[in-house]
Amino acid sequence: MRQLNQTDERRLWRVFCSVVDNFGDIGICWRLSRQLVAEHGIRVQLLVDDLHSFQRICPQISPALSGQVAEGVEVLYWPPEHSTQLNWQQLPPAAVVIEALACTIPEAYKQQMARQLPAPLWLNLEYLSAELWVEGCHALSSPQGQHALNKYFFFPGFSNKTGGLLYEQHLPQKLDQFIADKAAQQAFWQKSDIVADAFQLKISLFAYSHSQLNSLLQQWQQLPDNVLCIIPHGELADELSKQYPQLQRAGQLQLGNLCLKLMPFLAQPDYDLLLAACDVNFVRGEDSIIRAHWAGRPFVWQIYRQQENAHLVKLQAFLDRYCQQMPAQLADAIRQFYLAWNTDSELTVSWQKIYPLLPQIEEYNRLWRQQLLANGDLASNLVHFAEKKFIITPNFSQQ
Ligand code: TRH
Repeated sequence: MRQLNQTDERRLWRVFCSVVDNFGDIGICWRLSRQLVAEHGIRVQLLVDDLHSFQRICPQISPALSGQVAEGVEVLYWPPEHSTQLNWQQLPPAAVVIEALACTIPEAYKQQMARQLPAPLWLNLEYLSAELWVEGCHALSSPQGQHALNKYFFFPGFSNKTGGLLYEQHLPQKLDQFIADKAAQQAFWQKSDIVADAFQLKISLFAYSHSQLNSLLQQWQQLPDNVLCIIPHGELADELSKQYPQLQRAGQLQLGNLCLKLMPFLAQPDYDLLLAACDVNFVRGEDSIIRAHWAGRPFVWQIYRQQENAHLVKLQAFLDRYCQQMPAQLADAIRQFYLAWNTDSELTVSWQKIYPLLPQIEEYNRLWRQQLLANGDLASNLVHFAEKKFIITPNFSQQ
């Protein structure tokens, strides 16, 4: 444990984010960074290697700028060649360095960290998993021999033996108020030219592709209610646009009782509202699944696919936790639909089972959300972890 001086450097946290594909990596790093600034008064530098993806979830980002400030976060472009183009020595020393989501910080920067006195707290912010082993590995350190530095593993997760999940301080109340406020919801839908009252069932469909998707769409067409299905721009929207050129032309298509509507990517806070405004949310990857939890509506998770079906083990671990306190019939229906949705299996039967249970799922999700909130939010848990490592004065987070 080290004592830091009352200097500026202890207030700087540097977050490294490499975008593998899609939006989860930058989505998580961006949320974390702005929360550290807004709620903990920390100075944050976010280094990211793909500003175009970043701009999709944060329209104020300009991909042309190598340095910019967004919502108080200093955003630096970290070129894909990584180690070469940034002059690491010109960067001020950071108190905490976060290597997010399996990215690797450049060798030149590691050498600089090793020379820094006191050395920074080096954290590896890991991917999300509900697997049990995560609890045993959370907060462990790993000596980085050649650099005489320790790296700590910080795992997000679903229990109080992990780092918890990302949520902003007032998010649950804000979303609950929005759900209770019909006028606010109407105003939200109007921004996308949607008359929400015309639909009894509103579904957001943020998903990777699925070979049986058409059978699900057919089910929705045949429901007695008017159904709205929002599809964010991206691969799935492109696939459906090829299938239905009219959808591409008009951005909207009526199929029986189902209205398909393409929607440009929303800024993250608006996506949170979309999840709260819909009756069912299909989400994918690591970040949208967690946001769907906070919305408290029924959700279905399509996990990011990995080689040799490694993702199915993670999915099972999530279902074991999520379904643990459910009545057996509900748990069976959820497990069946999740399995079908994550394996390209036939969807009709499992949808028919899950559909009438949506009100019960919503009720259960509210309780499940309470349990997860009790573990504390990931940003605050990170700050507390850093405080312990630094023996920092209580007003650390305020300065
Ligand atoms: O985009 P993803 O598929 O990201 C994935 C996963 O994170 C996966 O675990 C990771 O390994 C892989 O990328 C490389 O799904 P995810 O995680 O839900 O991220 C989507 C982000 O986009 C999330 O922060 C929410 C945000 N988003 C918006 O801000 N606006 C929108 O309109 C939509 C649809 C999403």
